[in-house]
Amino acid sequence: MTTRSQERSFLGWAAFGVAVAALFLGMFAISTDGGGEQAAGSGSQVSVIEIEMGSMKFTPPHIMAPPGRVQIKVTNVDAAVHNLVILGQRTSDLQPGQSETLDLGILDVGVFDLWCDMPGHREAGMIGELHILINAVPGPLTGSVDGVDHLHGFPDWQSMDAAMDERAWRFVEEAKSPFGGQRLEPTVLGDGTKRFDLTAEIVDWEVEPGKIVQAWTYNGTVPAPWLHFEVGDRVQVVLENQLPSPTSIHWHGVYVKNDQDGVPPYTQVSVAPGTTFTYEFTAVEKAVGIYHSHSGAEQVLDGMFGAVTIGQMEVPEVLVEQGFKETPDQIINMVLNDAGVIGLSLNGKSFPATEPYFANVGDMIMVNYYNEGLMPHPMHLHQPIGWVIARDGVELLVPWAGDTFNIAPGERWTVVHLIKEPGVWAWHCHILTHAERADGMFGMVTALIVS
Ligand SMILES: [Cu+2]
Repeated sequence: MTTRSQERSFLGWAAFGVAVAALFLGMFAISTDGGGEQAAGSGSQVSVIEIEMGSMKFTPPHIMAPPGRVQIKVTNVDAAVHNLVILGQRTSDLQPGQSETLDLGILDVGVFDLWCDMPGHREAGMIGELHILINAVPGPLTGSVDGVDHLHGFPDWQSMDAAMDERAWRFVEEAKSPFGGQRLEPTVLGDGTKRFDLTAEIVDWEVEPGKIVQAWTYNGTVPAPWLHFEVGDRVQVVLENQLPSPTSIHWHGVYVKNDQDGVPPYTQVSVAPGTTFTYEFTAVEKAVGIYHSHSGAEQVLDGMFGAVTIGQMEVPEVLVEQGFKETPDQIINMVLNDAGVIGLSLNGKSFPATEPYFANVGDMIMVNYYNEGLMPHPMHLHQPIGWVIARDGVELLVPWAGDTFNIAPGERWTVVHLIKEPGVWAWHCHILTHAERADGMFGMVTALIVS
């Protein structure tokens, strides 16, 4: 549904993003230069870190300093005798109340173990680490408490933050590979029948930048092409099987006669590799449906699913009275998946490769969610509130509002949003481990960009 003007506004936003990134990098460069002068200038800059030795532990156990000359001043506040060993150096055995300073010389970025080598003390947990980090402030290691790695492997919060920002900017700045789910136009036959040609085939599909999988597809995309019919249409779908295994199409949520339901062996024989099968039915009532293989879960999870709609869900009068539009400015089909070779994804793509969506203030968007995965996904668009107007292709007698919609496997929900505020609004599954990791956003995340 992306138009030229929407593409332009995306480019405008991308340029804005580049400008902000440049500003950020510029600031970063200034602060780095400043720190570098301090550390390298006279050579007299020394980081002195104080540690106390208590009962079988160092306090703090994890310390940090910037590259350069590092000294550790250690004081024994315990009733027992302790020492400190690091980088081949060792204090004397310190009696209660005694202090000593170790000069470690000039150190570059790295992580260095420290411990007490009195018999049994190291084994009892009297250990720690010195982290030499760019921009570190001498003292306790930020983000680490009692040895728990709150930075998930990052040496410091700055590099963690930079990694998160980098992933987020990739969503804006990287060229996108083709998206699936594009509407397929039919061939109209002499008697008015709309014929759609689908080829089941395995193709290379880029799920996220650099992650290319062998996807099982209809017509080479994930999701499969969007099929749309009007009520009353006579429809033919010609399926050619170029897969190495048998297949079928089930019309999930679409009213058809039993012999078109696509469930081998009950309603048809499987469509064998190298053969063709034609589904034929009349679109008798509105639907927000999904079509997918019924010949093994793997075929579906690996990509053989697509949206199929008949007519359009009506916006209820009660919402129109509140300022909603009768006709949406944009319909967004969003197919959720979480397994197979595709994995955690929106419309066959993982963040940062996911498709951004664009709207203007005052627009009304209509979102059809489809869950083709193995788990429910509570989908959350950061503002504005949404109204559920249909479930599984049936208009609700009373719409209901929410900001998070828990779409279960197999379900289709139709939600309308009236767009009120400009900006970049994150849009993601709210099972947070489906959307964010220590290095930033991933998986089931996209954004609605409002001008
Ligand atoms: Cu999820």
